Amino acid sequence: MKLFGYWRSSASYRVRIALNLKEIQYETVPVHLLKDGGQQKTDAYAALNPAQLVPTLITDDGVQLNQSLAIIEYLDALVPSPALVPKDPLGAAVVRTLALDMAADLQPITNLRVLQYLTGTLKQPEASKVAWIHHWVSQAFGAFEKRLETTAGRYCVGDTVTLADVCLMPQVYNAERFAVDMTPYPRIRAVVAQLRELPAFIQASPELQPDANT
Ligand SMILES: N[C@@H](CCC(=O)N[C@@H](CS)C(=O)NCC(=O)O)C(=O)O
Repeated sequence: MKLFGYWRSSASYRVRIALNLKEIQYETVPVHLLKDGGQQKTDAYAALNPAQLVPTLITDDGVQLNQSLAIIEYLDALVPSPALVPKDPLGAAVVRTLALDMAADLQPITNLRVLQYLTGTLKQPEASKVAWIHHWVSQAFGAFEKRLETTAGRYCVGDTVTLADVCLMPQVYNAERFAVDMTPYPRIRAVVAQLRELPAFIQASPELQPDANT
C-alpha cells in the first residue's frame, strides 16, 4: 500500500498508527502542505483526492481511498485483529463518539486551510490564530476528559487500544505543538502516556517520518 500524507498532518498520523497496529507494510509518499503553495492543491494530487486534503491511501489493488476514518475502518475490516472498533454495537458507539470528538468536531476547525483563511483572507494576527486553536482545543479536550471518567481504563475505552486512541494521539501532539496547557486534562495525559509506550504509536510519530522537518 501507499500512503500519501504529511508528517505533521493529524489525519495522516491516524492512518499511520492504524497501519502499524495492523502490521501492514506501506510506502510513504510525502505531500508537502506548505511548499509550492501546498502540494495538496496540485492537479496531480487533486486527482487522488478532490478535497485536496491528505491522506490518500492506495490499496494493493490500486484503489484510492480518502478520509482517514473511512481508511481506518477499511483496514479494520481487512485485518480484523487487533480490532479498533468493538464488534458489539454499544461498544462501537462509545468508541466512535470519542473518535468523532477529535476527528470530526476538533480537527477540522484547526486545520491548516482554516488557519490560513483566518490569517490570510481575514487578516487576523498570528496571536488570534493561536487564541483560536487554544479555545477550540480546550472545549474539545474538556468534553473528552469528562467522557474518559466513565470510559477509560489504561486507554480511552477500557484496556484495549481503539479508534478513540488513534484519533486522540495526533490531537494531543498538535495541542502540545501550540503550547496548550494540558494540566486540566489528567485522564487524557494518563492515556497518552500509555500510548507513547506502544511501538505502533512511536513509529507513527511525526518526527520519525521520512519527510519530518522538511
Ligand atoms: N476529514 C479528513 C481531514 C483531512 C485533513 O484535514 N487533512 C489536513 C491535514 S490533517 C490537510 O490536508 N490540510 C491541508 C489544507 O488544509 O490545505 C480526514 O480525516 O482524512
